Amino acid sequence: MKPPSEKRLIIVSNRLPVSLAREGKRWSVTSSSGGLVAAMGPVLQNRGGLWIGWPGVSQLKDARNILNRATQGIGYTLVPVTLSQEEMKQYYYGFSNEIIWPLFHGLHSLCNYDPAYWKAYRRVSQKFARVIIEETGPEDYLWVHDYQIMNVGEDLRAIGMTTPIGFFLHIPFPGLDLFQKLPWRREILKGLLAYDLVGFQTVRHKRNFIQCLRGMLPEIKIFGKGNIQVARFEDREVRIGHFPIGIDYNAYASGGQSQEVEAEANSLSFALRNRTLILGVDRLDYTKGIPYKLNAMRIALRRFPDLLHKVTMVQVVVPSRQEIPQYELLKNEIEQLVGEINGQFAQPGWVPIQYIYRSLTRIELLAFYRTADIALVTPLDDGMNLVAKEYCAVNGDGKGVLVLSEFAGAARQLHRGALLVNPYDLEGVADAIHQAYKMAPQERTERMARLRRNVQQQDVFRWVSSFLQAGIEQNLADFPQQALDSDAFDETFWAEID
Ligand code: GDG
Repeated sequence: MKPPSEKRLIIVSNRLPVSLAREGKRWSVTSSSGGLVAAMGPVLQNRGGLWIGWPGVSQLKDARNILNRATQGIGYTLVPVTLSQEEMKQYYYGFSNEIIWPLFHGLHSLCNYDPAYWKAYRRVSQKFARVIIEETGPEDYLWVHDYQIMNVGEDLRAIGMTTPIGFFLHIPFPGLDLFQKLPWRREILKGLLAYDLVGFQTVRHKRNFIQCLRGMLPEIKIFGKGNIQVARFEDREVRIGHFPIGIDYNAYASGGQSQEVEAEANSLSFALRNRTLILGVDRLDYTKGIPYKLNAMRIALRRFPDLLHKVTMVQVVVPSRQEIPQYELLKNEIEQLVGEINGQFAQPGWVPIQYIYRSLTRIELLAFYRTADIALVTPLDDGMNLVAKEYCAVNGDGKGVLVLSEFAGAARQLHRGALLVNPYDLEGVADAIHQAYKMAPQERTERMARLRRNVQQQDVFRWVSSFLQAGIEQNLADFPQQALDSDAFDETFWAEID
């Protein structure tokens, strides 16, 4: 272990916040996508801590140097855990994304319970643990993130780490009926009990976890009521809490008002000829409910002729996990549906659905948020969903309407301002689209004001502080901020290889 100089916050996640990729003779270093990175980036910035994770390439000897050179000035250090292509295939695409991801989102029929995946998951977890123990000291607070590395705490205990370790699950935790189908159900639960604090997005996910503990480990004792409960198992006590993740509200609110975003938003409005913009932004993922949303839009266009010519739906789909066959199938399904619906309703000068299949730049994304009159966020199940919160933060004029799935964790906090829908109820979603379209300006602004207040109050810094408070009775401010060049990393960096 490294001798401690001062207390550091150490984040461990499957992926680092940037990804390396070979581009001819050079390496490109780009921001990784996804909710975890979007949330943690601003938190760790300039705190002098470490972020440990996979750098996006297999077996690169020089990964650490390249990462350091490309991200100088962000105020924390990136530590790569290099994994072979085979490890990524089995542990990441296999165990994490063909078993845990669908199961935890309630889609057991999509699981591929290949026993080789579990073995790889355990091996990679031990690899993470070895890197962590090399890099950290007893003063550091270690915070492990998400379903890809749930057993790292247990592996760290096995090689001698005794200091507090926190774990946060960004995705839902299923109820006992579903969870008990997992062949490695006890191993996962015992792995999670190696942490000192286990955090979930919502009360529902926390209750599900406690129900699974009681159902699968009869000798366990659970104490307490309220936000934090305590599980006693063998010789350990583990706190269990719910901590709804937020966003960096101020960064989104001010970013949405910047000149670049304004210019981009103006050209968007011009291109859309001031039609009502209905926006969807989702990673390519079956949990995001994109085909259901498109079918609901089809019903809305059929049932409410006043929408024809007047609305344009823009559905942005960000490429993700294409190595998994189900994702490729989903892409084809979406593209076919968009084609069918446009074929059915388009008229000269108007196409109802515009489909964008790529990752947007931050400026483009914020311009879409700013311009959209209605955001359609309708996942079938989602830990939280940050797109819903980002849309509200950027909506400075307060006129946007958020249509939100009741199965997104965000619905627990945003239910008083959003129009909540059951994403499986296509007619219900179609009605909500029409209701949003017709909503009077006063109701829009009242609802959006409520939403923005909530997103502002429960931002990402509050989330971190409440987790740290529960974990080690400290706040984010106890990890002092260094005066460094803050915007040093943005979008794409190019690093020359010597
Ligand atoms: C997991 C959980 C939980 C999207 N498109 C573009 C883009 N994004 C950014 C959004 C947002 C993030 O990606 C997506 O976050 P979500 O929360 O919606 O979804 P997951 O990736 O599934 O995240 C989720 C989250 O973790 C945090 O705990 O909320 O439930 O599944 O930040 O802005 N960013 C850019 N271009 C895009 O085209 N630059």
